[in-house]
Amino acid sequence: MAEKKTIDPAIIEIMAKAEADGVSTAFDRAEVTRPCPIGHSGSCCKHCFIGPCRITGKTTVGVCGATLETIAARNLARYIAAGTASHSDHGRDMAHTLIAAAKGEAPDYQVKDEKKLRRVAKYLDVPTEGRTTQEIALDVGTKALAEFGRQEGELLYVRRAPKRRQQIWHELGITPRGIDREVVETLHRTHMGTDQDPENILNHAMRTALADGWGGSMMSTDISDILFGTPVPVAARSNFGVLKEDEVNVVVHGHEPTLSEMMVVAASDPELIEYAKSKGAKGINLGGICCTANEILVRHGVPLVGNFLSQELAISTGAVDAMVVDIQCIMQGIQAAAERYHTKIITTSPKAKITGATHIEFDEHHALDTAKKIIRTAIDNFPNRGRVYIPNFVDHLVAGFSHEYIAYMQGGMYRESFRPLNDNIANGRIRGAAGVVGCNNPRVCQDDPHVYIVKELIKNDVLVVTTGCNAIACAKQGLLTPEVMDYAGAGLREVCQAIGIPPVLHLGSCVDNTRILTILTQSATEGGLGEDISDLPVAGFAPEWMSEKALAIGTYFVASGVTTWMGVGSPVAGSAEVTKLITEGWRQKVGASYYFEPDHEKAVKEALAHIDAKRKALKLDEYDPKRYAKSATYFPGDYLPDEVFKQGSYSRSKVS
Ligand code: XCC
Repeated sequence: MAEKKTIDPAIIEIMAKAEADGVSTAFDRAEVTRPCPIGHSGSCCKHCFIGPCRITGKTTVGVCGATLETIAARNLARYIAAGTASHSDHGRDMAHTLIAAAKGEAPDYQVKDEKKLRRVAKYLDVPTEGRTTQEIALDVGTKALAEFGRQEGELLYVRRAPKRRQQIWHELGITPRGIDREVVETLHRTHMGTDQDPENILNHAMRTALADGWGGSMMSTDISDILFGTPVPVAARSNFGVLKEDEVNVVVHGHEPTLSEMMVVAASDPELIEYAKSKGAKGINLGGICCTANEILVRHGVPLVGNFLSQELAISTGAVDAMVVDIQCIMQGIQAAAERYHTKIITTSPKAKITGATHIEFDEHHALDTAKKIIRTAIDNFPNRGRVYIPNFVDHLVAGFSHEYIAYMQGGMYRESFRPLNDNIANGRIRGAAGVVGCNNPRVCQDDPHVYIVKELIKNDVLVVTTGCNAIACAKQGLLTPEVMDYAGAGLREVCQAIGIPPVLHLGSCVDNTRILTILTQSATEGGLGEDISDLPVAGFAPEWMSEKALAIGTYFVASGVTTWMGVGSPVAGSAEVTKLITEGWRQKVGASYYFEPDHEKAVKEALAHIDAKRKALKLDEYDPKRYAKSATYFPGDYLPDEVFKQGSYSRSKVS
């Protein structure tokens, strides 16, 4: 029953081929490998070799006496530390690249967005007056790098948060200091025999997550914009139909934009195109999976092949000549899948090798040469193709809504602001806003919770911003097009038409969730909607989360004041006390709760009620869906049913 596993028509179609070809996918393995119920609920402690101790009901404490609460809190904190470490190590590499570029040691990279460089310089106390771009870039890179190992004081970016938020963090003692320091301290605190108070452990978990959101990830986004350009809206396409039968298909997958930026350049190199032709191909076609895809989509319009659960099935088309991977979210299963076909898996990071794959190490000092070598390897592999079958589904999309662009859309170059959005939230045209982000998880039907939540929100006049694999799910279902405006509530539609933005805004990759923090800060400090992020009528969602990074993101959302609903299930379900600490407890501390709600319909209802309660607290007019329904162009907030999507009369289209 492929339909129960995914709503992506391309995946449904290719599953039969994958099965016939003997490919095992995550969908199949999820059926035979059920999660261990004890570990799944956070009730297994494996932090020392007396255990693992499984707290099952009969056993109420571990051998050392650790309680279920302490164990569940430790497990959650460790997940968050790993997520923070992953994003932040990515950010660190970006800082290294900026330094190398500024020193002229990485000649293929230059500062592309000088204005952003100067803005970031201010955040980092780097002087700009009378200095060259190189000098500023070198100092920005060096200062950014120092934030990871900072031993004294607190992260400089904390000052970018609303004043009231900074105060809350100070009062709680959770203002992040060095990024690496918070991660190390989590590992220390959760080592056998250290922090044994769940509340204290969870406070530090928030601090660690804040070091991600207002540290490593935020710097990563900033430096990517400086080096590769701040995104502006770009039209593109998505899903397996973007693969080409008669061209060399190179799929980039992972997270860091450094190599993939060069892949974009190399894929249009005339010499390499000629070389591809000499092997019988018509050209070179680049596409992406996961967040590498989002990075080069928002800056270059490179098409999206799919999201997390698409990776093995893309290979099953038999059309992928090389899948080029770097770090994070790369299933080891792609290698086994690739061995059934001609596909070459090319690993590029010294941090992430896969047994059996080809390793071509990326070196930022010779970035373009590495990219060309990879493309050449893919071209050489083109003649080895066997049977190719590409499900013919393509959706159209618009992406690239950086917070700079959203501000610009609301007032032009000289008057950019968040006033129009704030005013329209205040007057009730827009009920509120939501960030819907995060992974796929084969424990739920792929893309279904993602798409359901986004559709419900815009129908209910909630503006949606999206990143990561949710953004790709939306792309594959035609939800990132301006036409979707017709299916938004009347008030939201009117505002979107006036400002000229679609109701679902694709902001970028997972590290770019920090763009959401910046938007929220601008909205909170613009006036009219309180003074802190927690005052705003907003909500966060990660409906199909699976990675530790998603938990770090969710936690920094909450610690920044955004009540957040994670789908699938709860990693602390075993402990009612920990569940209470991160819901009611965190609401008292940071003004927002962290919910794990597997029922996505319920999650949306709760979030809408939460948004309405925030409106009420701000003394705004009560939201009335009919209030702006009088205009001649009013269209009821119903979106097209799936059958109509399937007929291709919406954005989704069969390629002829
Ligand atoms: Fe990975 Fe960023 Fe999750 Fe997708 S959304 S599965 S983390 S690619 Ni961040």
